[in-house]
Amino acid sequence: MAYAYDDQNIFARILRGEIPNSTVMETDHTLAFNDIAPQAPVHVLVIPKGAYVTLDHFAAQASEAEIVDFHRVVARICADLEVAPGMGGAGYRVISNAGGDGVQEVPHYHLHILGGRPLGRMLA
Ligand code: IU
Repeated sequence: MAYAYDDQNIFARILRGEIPNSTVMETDHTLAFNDIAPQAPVHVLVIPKGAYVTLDHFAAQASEAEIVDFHRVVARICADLEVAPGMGGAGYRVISNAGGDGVQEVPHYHLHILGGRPLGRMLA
């Protein structure tokens, strides 16, 4: 089975500039913006600019440059927004929902970075 990417999904439209977003950071390969319905004081979505549906799709098919850039953006945001424990922050959580069981609403790979308050214990 191949991954089927819907180029009309909302994040694809954001990447094409058809819909505005609250950009936190942008690089050649990666865009990060504030979630429109924040669940915590820090709630940033990090997305690759390439057409990937899920984390496993991205990890399997993206270039090393894309994968490294994506994670460097995550690190820089965690540092800049002062949630990275190694940088004196109080901590954060990353979540990536995938597919139906994962209750993924937008079928373009994204990581949620949540922080700025105690997040409680949660694995499911
Ligand atoms: P998902 O379940 O991991 O796919 O969640 C999608 C997220 O995208 C969710 O937190 C929404 O609030 C967020 N979002 C957004 O930031 N901007 C939008 O225009 C839309 C959804 I639609």
